[in-house]
Parts: sequence; structure tokens; C-alpha cells
Amino acid sequence: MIANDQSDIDSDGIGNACDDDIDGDGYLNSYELTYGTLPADPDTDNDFVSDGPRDPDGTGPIVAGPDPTPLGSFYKVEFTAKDSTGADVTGTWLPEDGNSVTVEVRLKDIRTNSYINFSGNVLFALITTSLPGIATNDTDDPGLPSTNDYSFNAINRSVTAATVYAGGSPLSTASVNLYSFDYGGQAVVRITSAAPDGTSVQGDLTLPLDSDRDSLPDAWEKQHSADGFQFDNPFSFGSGLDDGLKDIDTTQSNTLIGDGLSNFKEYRGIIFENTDSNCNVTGTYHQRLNPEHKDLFVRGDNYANSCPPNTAPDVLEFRTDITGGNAYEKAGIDMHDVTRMPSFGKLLDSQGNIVEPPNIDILIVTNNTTDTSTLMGYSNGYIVHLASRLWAWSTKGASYIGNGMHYHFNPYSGKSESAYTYHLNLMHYVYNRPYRDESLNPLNPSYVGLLDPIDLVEDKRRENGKGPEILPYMNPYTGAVTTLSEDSLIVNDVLDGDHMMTGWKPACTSVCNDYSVGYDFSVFDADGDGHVENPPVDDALLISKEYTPLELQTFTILHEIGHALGINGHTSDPKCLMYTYSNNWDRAGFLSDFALGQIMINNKSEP
Ligand SMILES: [Ca+2]
Ligand SMILES: [Ca+2]
Ligand SMILES: [Ca+2]
Ligand SMILES: [Zn+2]
Repeated sequence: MIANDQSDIDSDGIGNACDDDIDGDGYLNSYELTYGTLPADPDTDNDFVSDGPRDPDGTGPIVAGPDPTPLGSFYKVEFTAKDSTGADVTGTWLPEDGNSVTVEVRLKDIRTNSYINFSGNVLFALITTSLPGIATNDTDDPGLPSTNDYSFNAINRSVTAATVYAGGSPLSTASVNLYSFDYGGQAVVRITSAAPDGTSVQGDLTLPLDSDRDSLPDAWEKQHSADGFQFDNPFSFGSGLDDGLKDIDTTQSNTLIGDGLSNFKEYRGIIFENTDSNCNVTGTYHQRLNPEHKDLFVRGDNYANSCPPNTAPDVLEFRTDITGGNAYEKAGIDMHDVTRMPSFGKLLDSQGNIVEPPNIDILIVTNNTTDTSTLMGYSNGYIVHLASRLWAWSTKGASYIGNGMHYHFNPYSGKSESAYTYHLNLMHYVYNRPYRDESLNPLNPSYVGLLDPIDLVEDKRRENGKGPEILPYMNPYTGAVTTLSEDSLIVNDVLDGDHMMTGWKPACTSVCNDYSVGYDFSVFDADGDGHVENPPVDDALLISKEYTPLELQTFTILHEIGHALGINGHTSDPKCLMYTYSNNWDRAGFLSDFALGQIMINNKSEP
């Protein structure tokens, strides 16, 4: 024996290393090692009864033993959580508002490893969280008597005790129904009963199971193990905050970590709404979020599907979906369109200030249907002549540049407006037709889709809402003289598209908007089918790709969202959504690494 440890636990004057009963409980060290109790602890199960026959000196209120159960109770309570089919869901069950689970308990004698009966009533007690609201975006617990997240009753949330009576007959099992009123709370179900030897038995079960106590259930952490979550390690992502409080989202080629939602908030999830045509909520649905994907909430205001809707002619629905997935979705950003959801709408507080649901930030795209101005206030809603027969409407949308704290709060409107589409300009692309169909030209009737040269069409500019001035116009083919509505401001090579060409097709007879006064060919719709070509062609025989008005608007929305997310300026990659020119809308499905690297999503209520 190497007598180098001369501390003396049992105060018998013999150093531990030389003491054959280190803890002085009357059992030799060798006996304790064989029996399973601790040689250096006189009370292995901490029940204040000495393991051995002696009460050692200097060890506090321990009474002499021997302790009949020195390793703890002979009895153990076993819990099983079962779903409505009776299947064991102890390790997999996750709470939802309105779901329930049956907690069943049995008593086991650990000496024989067999189940035995309880020797008395089984008392259930519930310890429950009471988080505000029921999901991450929920304000409060509306109209309910208690904010308990769990109850033993399906309706009354304050029932936290239940008794299963033995009633004279032995109880082999006892069970209680646990009802959840939240998507993220936690319940401890504790039972007390009696064992055959008259001792009290206790046990508890935490639901949902959370082995590492980081507020993220085992089942959810296992679902996201590929993202690095470890159900038995509260610091899967390093020291500091535990997993529940960390915000770890990354996105492809974006080194900015996090989307402003902690992992617990992502787990607890969001309640979305279904609405009818009057914008009344007809139902809700809940989604847990992906902790590895940044979550972006977008809403369109003043579109045909907004709440309230804009019902003016030709106003289109707010959409962000394109065939094959838009650029954000492809980059690993989860985009949630909350356009028709009133609780994500223009909520007002008691002072009339606009508020958003808690914990999330909404990127708002507003459809401007009244003017062609940009955010900066100057009007450039006219056609720009780039080169021979190469034209562009200069502004279809505009956006503030997001800064990571918010997408933008507009102090002038008092709203959280971020980006805009310009309806009149968008419609100019499709419906304004300053060019004529050469197939009707008596000099060249066979060549369909040839556009007139610039000097034969409008070269004067009329500001939106101003004018008109009546000017004579001679048709170069027929010699007929008509009058035109124009102002006298001459800007060569700039078309505003309001020039009403006459003589080839009948004027519009039903609904005529500013942008639909013309009825010959548009520079962007060479075959006159209501779909715009991109890239533009000056010959209908050369069309490669065409887009509907809705697609045109959607591509514009997606581009402007990029700016609101922090993409400052444009990229030099013609395949990228954020390229300077909208010469090819296929790129709405792709963001360059440069653009992606600037995206900032941070879910905070604003301003
Ligand atoms: Ca956990
Ligand atoms: Ca997050
Ligand atoms: Ca996320
Ligand atoms: Zn841009």
C-alpha cells in the first residue's frame, strides 16, 4: 500500500490510505466495493441513514444504519408517454397547441427487475412553463384563464393535479392525459405513491424530453443533427449561450451568421393564417422553422391579393415564386409570403403606431399604382433609347438599401416600407404600343413585326399627368393628317409611350388606362400577344423568350427585395438577379456570391 494520501475522512486518526474503513460507516472498503456502495461516503444515497452499522463521527446528522437500501430505493417509477394509438412516443413527442399525450406510470422492484403494484393512490402533479403567447410570433394568450402551457385538462388550463385512486384494488399502472397549449413549452409530470414496504416513491418525467436541458427537445435536435445539434450536449456550437439561445443560421456564400431568431424561437415556430376573399381569417397553420436557413418574411401591399386588395384594372397579385425556385430559396433562405395574413399586416398599437408581430421583421413591398416616380422623386417612367432599336423602360421598381437592423422604415408614410414596384411603368412594358405593325404597311405587307425607325415614331416627351398639347401628325404611308396629344418638350430618343398612334387598329373601347392608349406594337411585345420579350427583339420572327405581365412584376419584386436585404448597387454578373440591366429574367433564379454575401436578415420588430 502506498501511504501517500493522508487525509482522514472518518476522523479516526488513521489516514485514508492506511484506513480499511475510509468513511467509518462500519463496512470495510473491500466490502463496499463488492456491495456497490461508496467506500469514501458513509451515506451513498444521501438519505441520512449510514450505509453501514455505525454513525461515523464528524459527518453531520447521519443516523446509524445499516441502511436497508443504501443504494437508494428498491423501487423505481417508470414513465411512458403514449399517443392516441398507444404507441410509445416518449422520446419523439413534440407539443402543439391542442395536442395531448397520455403519461403512463408503472412501479418496478429493482432487486427483481419486475413490475409490481403501487400500494396506494397515485398522485400526479404538473409543473409547467407559462411562456407568453403560444408561438414565436404570437403576442399573448388571448381570452384564456391562465397562461399555463400544459394542463391535465383539455379545456381548463389551470388543472395541475390529478389522483388515480387505488380504491382497495392493487394498481399496476396509472395514467394521466397531458394537454399542450403551446408549441414550445415544457412540462414536468411528477408522481407520488407508496411502495409495498410502506415507503414513499416518487419520480418525474420532463416532456418533451430534453436530455441536455437547453430548451430544445431531443427529438428536434436529432432531426437537425446534420446541422450540428447534439441532443446530449447543451453547447453543441461552442461555449457561451446554450443551444436554445444561439442563432446559428448560415446561408450559402453568406458569412453573416444568424437571422435574428434563436434556435428555440425557430423550434417554437410561427403561426401562419389562411384568409377568405374578404381577408377574414379562416384558419391557421403552424410551422417550425429551419435553424440552418435564414427566415425571410415578405408581404406585398396594394396588390390584387393584398389585404385590403387593390381592385383597379390590371393590378396583379404579389408573387415571389418562379419556376425552378427563386434566387433566395436556391441560396438556402426560407422565404415566407405573409401577404394575405392579417396578423402580419398593418397592426396598430393603442397610439396608432404600426407594429409587427413579435420577434420577426417583415420586408414590405408596396405596389405604387399612381405615379411613375422613383423613390428619389424624379420622374423617369419613360422609354430609354439605348442603341438602334434597343429600348428600356428605365424604372420598374425601387428600394431602400437594408442595413441589417431593418429593411427600412419610411418616416414619410409612417410605414415599414422597404421596396416598391411601379405599376404604370410595368404596364408600359406590356401594353404601350408606340410602334406600328409593318405587316399593315401597304409598302411592305409581308414582313410581320418589323418596327418603325425612331424618326417615324414619337420623339417627344409628356410628363405623366401633364399636357396634352395637340400637334398635327401626318401618316408617312397614307399621307393622312391627324392630331396627337403631345407636349412641346422635345427630348430626342426618349419615348414616354403615351403617343396614340392611329389608323392601324381600333382604339381601346372598354377600360383605357394611361398605359393602354396606344394600340400598335410595343417595343417589348413585337408580336403583340400581351407577353413581353426579353431579350427585346425588333423582329417578331426572332423572339427567344417571352414573359407574362405577372412574371415581369415578380422578377421586379425579387430584384428590389435584394436591395432591401442590403445588396447595395448592382453586380457585373449578367446571370445574377442583381445585374444592372434587366436584359434576361432567367437570372431571377440566381444570386452571385458577391450579391449573396451582402444579404442581411435580422428579425426584429421595427422601427
Ligand atoms: Ca436539448
Ligand atoms: Ca436562427
Ligand atoms: Ca432560420
Ligand atoms: Zn436594382
